[in-house]
Amino acid sequence: MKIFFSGRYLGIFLIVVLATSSQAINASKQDDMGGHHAHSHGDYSAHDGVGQLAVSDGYIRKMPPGQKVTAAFMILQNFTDRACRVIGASTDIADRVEIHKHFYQNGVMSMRPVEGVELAPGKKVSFEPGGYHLMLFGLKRELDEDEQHRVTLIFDRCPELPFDAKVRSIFHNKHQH
Ligand SMILES: [Cu+2]
Repeated sequence: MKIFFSGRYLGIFLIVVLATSSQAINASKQDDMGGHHAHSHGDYSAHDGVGQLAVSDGYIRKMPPGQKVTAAFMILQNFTDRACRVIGASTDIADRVEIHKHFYQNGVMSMRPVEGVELAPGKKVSFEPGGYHLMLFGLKRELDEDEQHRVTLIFDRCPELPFDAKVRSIFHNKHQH
């Protein structure tokens, strides 16, 4: 999957990220409960009755130095016979993860938190730029390109699902000359 970010888009993205992160700081003052989800499974799928949930193409966007907020993307597939709802995620490299959705308002790309994303039986849902994504707040370290970091998805009716996401530079395509 190749995604090209124009300079204008990137500018908007950064403004949105900054605006969102200051809101998040305010919000985090109210929810300090932040449960730690340290459950670990061995692979990227969680067995659940007849089938399983699967994650593929997971990646985390590398942001410019000093940036404490970034986004993670992946493709989720539900091979079980029941609906599951992604209701959260956690990772050791960030203080907090929210599920977000991008949308256009007055021609400007913006984003907002969503409570969950429904994954119907047999269906596939892509978390991708311009749509759903995981927003990582309070990055604890600088992320280097090609590193892998474990992210764990939390569902309402299905087991936790950990996967490894690779760090990818958003400038990657501009370097291909
Ligand atoms: Cu977001």
